[in-house]
Amino acid sequence: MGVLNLAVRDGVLLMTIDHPPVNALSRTVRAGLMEALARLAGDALLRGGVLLGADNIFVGGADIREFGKPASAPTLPEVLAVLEACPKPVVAGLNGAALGGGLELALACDARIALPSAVVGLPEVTLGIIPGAGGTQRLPRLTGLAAAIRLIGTGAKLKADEALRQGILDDIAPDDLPGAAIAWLHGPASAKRPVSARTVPADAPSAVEAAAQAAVKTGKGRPAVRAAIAAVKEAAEVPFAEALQHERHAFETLRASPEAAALRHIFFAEREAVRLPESLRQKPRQLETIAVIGAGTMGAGIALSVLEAGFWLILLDQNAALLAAAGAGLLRQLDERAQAGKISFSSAERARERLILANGWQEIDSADLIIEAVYEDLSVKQEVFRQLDAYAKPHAVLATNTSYLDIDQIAAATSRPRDVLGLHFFSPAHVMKLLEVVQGAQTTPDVLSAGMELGKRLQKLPVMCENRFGFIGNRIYNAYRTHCEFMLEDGAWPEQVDEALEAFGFAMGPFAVMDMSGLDIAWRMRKSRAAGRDPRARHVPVLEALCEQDRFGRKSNIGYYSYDGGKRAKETDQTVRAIIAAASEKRGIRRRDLSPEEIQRRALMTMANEAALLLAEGVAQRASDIDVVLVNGYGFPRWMGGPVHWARGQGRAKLEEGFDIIGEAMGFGFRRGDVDLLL
Ligand code: T1G
Repeated sequence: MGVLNLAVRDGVLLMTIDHPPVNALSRTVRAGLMEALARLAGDALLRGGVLLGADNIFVGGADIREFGKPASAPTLPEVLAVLEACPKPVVAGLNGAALGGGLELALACDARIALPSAVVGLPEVTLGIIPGAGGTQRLPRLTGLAAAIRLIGTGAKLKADEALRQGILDDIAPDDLPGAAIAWLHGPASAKRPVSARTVPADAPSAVEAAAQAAVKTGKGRPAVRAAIAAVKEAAEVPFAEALQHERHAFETLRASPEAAALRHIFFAEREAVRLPESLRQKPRQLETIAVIGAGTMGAGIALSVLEAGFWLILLDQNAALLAAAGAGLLRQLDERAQAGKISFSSAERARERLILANGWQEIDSADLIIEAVYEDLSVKQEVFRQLDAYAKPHAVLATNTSYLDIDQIAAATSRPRDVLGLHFFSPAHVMKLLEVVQGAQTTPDVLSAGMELGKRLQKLPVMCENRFGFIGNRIYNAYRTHCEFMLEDGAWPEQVDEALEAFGFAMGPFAVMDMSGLDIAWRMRKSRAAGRDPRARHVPVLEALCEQDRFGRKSNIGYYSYDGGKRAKETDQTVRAIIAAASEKRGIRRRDLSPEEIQRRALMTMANEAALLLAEGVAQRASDIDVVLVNGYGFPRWMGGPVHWARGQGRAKLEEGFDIIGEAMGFGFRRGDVDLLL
């Protein structure tokens, strides 16, 4: 069995790509295709060919692992040119995902038949590149420019029925895909009908521009999106062969870019992060019924994810009104998401049947895993865990959703600390993919595996970490935010720090984020930790001064910034500046201008240094896990790959120099990370 299995049925050559795990178009697959096409062309008894994928996927794209190496013959465009020039018609049978080069392979066929479960897409822009084997030229010849720009410019995936509606597919077969494809070869596809020979269906220019603007907005104006739009537009203006060359040149240029390397890094890092280290990997426990304790915002968000993943859900809250409201909200959201096509009506119906509202502890005894999502206070959580210990069945996994509290202190409230772990969801819990799975000192590997397994079944990105203050994400983000406060004292205003970091690519700067999450929350945290703070450590008292003036951020319409009808002022007001200037003066600092470059370097170096410390302490299992957390939970720009990937790009000398600068700014209490752990 090679990577391409051949069989003949009814005078048709069935060519099945069998290259687990996703039938990626590696060099061996491309060479196999060339051989098969030569046999098809040369055998007079064969009337045509059918391309299929083994298992439940057609082709997941070009082999991304080959991108860092020189292209090897035959290239995919060469294979597709031979396919399209083959004197016999070829039908693609899409038995699953046909993505990137996989869809381009299908587009070079004479017809495309799919199972209802198939999905199609050209997601190259999510990797910082554009389709490099004719996708920008063949797709618009089936869909028109606007639809092609929408699909290629956003990297979206289409279900089979929508792909049929847009003209990408010729038919949908309920089953027996090979039979359906063969029937097409005896019927509508009995003669060659290459897509490249077709003309682009006309689109109103306004529709094309609207699609382009929407794609640029979705793609945050990144270079690959703009290049994809320009390539697609050429389909209607430039001869096919010439436009194909332009596409290939743009693809190769982008593939060599740092942005594409960063996006490939995070693509593979996310797939590695969800795997526990070998030493901890165990068969996870049976998970069928999940209980969520607390029907507040987080609890309800977690509950929605649990329901949509197909689990039985027990939602417990002793506040009957809150519980009823949360229950009604869940039913409403399930309906809304089904109406919006985000979930099927049948799965929404099943989810409704699996929702159990409870307000007595005795009702959680059937739960395999229980997630506590109550008020972020240690004594409140410890009381909940005492109840869980009393009422949960033996071997139930007991999880706390705490962001900052010590898992071991919570576990100590039970007689079964081995069954306790942290599951740190991010708000909004049914939207954010990141889930920190926190191992307590006594958490057993099978409990940890259950946490990771739950994360995967919730379609999230579970990343394992050890139980240290702030876990991975909050630990790094706190260090970054603290250093940004140092920069206020050194001479920058909040808007200058925010603008510099938003220019780097952060979704929002740290002071805008603090206003959004509420300065009073940070204030309460700081007061709770003040006793442990060494008076010699540099501490910037600006946030406290703002809170003492009831400036809590968006919730009070004024914080670092003032807000008018929800709109944030571009500049901070004189009160804030006077507080900051007073802090500088009290510390004896002559304020100076900080350039956006200095702000970015110091902020990123702080993240890199804290990442090195996390690795040295064993809190994070892999350096790339840190990138996965910061990109998926803290707005770190995905096209920069994460703080560790960024640090690697700086090199040793710059990192050493950067760590000196942030150490000097911090003074007492600075701990220098080991650069080697990052490189
Ligand atoms: N190349 C190499 N490895 C790949 C791969 C690919 N295209 N896609 C997935 N893998 C690996 C992945 O790293 C993981 O490895 C395993 O397969 C399972 O992946 C010329 C240039 C197809 C929807 O962007 O979206 O074509 O961790 O966990 O959840 O114009 O994989 O097991 O060692 O994601 O079932 C365009 C990327 C490429 C699609 C399956 N294609 N892949 O999801 O499995 S560029 C894509 C996916 C291109 C052309 C251009 C998903 C999937 P490991 P997985 P899954």
